[in-house]
Amino acid sequence: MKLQRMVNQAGYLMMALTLSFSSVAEWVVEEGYVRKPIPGRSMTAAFMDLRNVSDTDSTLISAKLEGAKSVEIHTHSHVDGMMRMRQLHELTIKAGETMSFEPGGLHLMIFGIKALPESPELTLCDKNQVCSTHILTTRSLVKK
Ligand SMILES: [Cu+2]
Repeated sequence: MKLQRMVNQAGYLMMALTLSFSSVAEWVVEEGYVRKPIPGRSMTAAFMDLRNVSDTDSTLISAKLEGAKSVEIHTHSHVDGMMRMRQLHELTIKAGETMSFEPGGLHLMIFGIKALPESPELTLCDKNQVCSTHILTTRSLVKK
């Protein structure tokens, strides 16, 4: 009897652990797109609305984009009347909140693009190394 209960408890514990470590949807990306690089350039930026759909705050620490060498989280700030880009090493999004990555503000800086797919996969990882994949679109610099 006692053993059975212990086995059950171990089972519940395992289940709880599995649940807490499984990658439950944490972030939702809306309107996510990569700006097509200027011909001959390998650098560009990506924009999106990043929503934290979990019930805890989450911290983005790294990102990867299909077809690119590296991705950095950047923001713009005014320095002596000039707009400067600044790298962020982490970005916390409160539970239920949305961060807008948009031109002139927060953005993902994309480096080392060789061939950019039409719908590249963006991988976002949080500080616990839980990663999720999101499909972006691509847009030309020239607006239609
Ligand atoms: Cu930048």
